[in-house]
Amino acid sequence: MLAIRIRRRKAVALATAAALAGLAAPALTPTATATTAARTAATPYDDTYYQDAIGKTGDELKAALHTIISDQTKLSYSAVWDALKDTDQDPGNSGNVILLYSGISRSKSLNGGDTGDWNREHVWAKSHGDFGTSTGPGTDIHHLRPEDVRVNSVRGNKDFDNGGSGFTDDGGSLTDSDSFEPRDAVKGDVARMILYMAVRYEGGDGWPDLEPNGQVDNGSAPYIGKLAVLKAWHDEDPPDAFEQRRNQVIFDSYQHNRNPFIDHPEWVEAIW
Ligand SMILES: [Ca+2]
Ligand SMILES: [Ca+2]
Repeated sequence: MLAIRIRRRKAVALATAAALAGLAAPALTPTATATTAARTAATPYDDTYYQDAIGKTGDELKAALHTIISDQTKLSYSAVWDALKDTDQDPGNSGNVILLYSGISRSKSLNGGDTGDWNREHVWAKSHGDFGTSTGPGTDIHHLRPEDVRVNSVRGNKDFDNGGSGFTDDGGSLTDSDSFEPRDAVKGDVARMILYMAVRYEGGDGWPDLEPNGQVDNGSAPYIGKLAVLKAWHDEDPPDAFEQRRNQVIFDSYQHNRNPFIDHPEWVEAIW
């Protein structure tokens, strides 16, 4: 009993010290009775971010979201390394990042181009529209993820579809000659990243108009397939805490824009 009381007293003292020092309190669970101030502190964003999109559907919704999410800070390709160490940090080990397709937790310091390193995977393969790695779609961390160098090259620039065989360090992902299927836990993440890119890049600023379509073998055209499969993956694998935190970190600390399909999953069906 005494030990418990002492621990409790210590916890209260720490919380008080944190409050006095002006440190952020742990996230609160929002409740219906929460005050506005508490809700602001506890919820990831205020939906006024989307006020010009709420209530719209189809092309009108897509256009409104394009305008909203195009107001952003842009990173250089070299700045992407440190950003990914933050956005994709392993919740169980702050020294590591989680690799997207393989699911491996690997040291942040192993970023690079050698076997055993992780590098910057473009989920919207950069050859699909040939946008490269100059500041723009090629440095937009909403679709950039850490991946093992070798696994990254297995995915290459393949479109997304169901089916194929496993490979070394696949984590459950599959591939065949013309497509790639991510492991189940990130299928929806992949779909939402692709659909974010489709809304963010509509042909302005000298960048191609990126769009999902119904096929594989898209080559260098600014398309990624298959839309019907991506929509199914979005339904099967809804946003989880890792993905939501990632969206929030990008919003707070890097690009200051959001992936609408993580915040409002129903908008996928409303547009496509
Ligand atoms: Ca997921
Ligand atoms: Ca587009």
